[in-house]
Amino acid sequence: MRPVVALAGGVGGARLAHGLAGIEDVALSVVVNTGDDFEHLGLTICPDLDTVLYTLAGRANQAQGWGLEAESWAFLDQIGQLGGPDWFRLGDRDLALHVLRTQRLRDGARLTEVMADFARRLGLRAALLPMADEPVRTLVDAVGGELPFQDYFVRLRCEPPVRGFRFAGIAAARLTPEVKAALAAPDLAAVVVCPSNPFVSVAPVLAVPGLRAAIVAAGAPVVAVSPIIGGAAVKGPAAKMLGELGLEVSALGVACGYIGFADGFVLDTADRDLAPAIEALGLRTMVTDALMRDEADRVRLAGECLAFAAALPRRPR
Ligand code: FO1
Repeated sequence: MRPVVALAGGVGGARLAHGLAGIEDVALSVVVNTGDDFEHLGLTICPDLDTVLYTLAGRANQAQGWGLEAESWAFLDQIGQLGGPDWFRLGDRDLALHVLRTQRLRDGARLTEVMADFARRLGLRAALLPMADEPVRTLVDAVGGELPFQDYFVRLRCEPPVRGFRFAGIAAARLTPEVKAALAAPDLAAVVVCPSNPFVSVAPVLAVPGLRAAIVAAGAPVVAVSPIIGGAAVKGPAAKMLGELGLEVSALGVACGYIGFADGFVLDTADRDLAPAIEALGLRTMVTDALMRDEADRVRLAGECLAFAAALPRRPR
């Protein structure tokens, strides 16, 4: 078995992680952003962890991009009727996960243990690892004031222009024994940075004290996949954020953020003209069809990323 570590945020990350998990001889650990987590209606909600969990379990609501398939909304309708906050759509089945997680965390369990139990019960082969057990909360420095991430993302539909981000609690976050062990696998084949938002999905993961250093120390090739294709984000506000932060709105703009960290960068054929400029940044490039339309695309892209990584020189430890 080839050990592989993937770093993932929401939908794009979950899709590539699903492709990696679908490769027979890959032992996958997915380190997932928890900066999107928040407390809502008394519950601890972990959107990115749950998106990866449901996607890897084959239970994700494909049309929506988050939540469970075959969902119903009686709970949310009733919340609305009673004058409660119904802007964050919690489905009836999904609710079970939030209730159980909240109760177990209150009883003193670590988030890693709770998610490992859910992953086992939903039949995951891959290890689903929160980036940290301590709470980290992404705050968006937006025009008009600082906003909790889900307020910005869901309630305000990413409309306020952004100036930056803060990861509250990050200094107290610790590398978990599980993430440390995954990165310390002696024959680690690759670290794959999934096509997730570089500012609010990948950056919080890399900001966990010691995590970036553990990746570098692992010595395995680091391959990042562009979430921007043809100057637009496949999903979500990554392109809008690049522009508002004064960065180039392209795969090149994303690659600039991975200088000195990633060894290889995967970009779509639509962006092939950007490859020389990305190589000039010190990153090796692979140009391929980077859009994941269906499950076959996920497994194909995952296989290509691993073949690309295998052809890259290992880093000196
Ligand atoms: N995203 C939305 O755009 N609207 C929602 O109402 C919403 C509800 C929701 C419930 C549970 C869950 O796990 C995720 C949910 N998401 C929703 C997705 C999520 O908040 C974002 O896509 C991520 O935080 C960004 O990666």
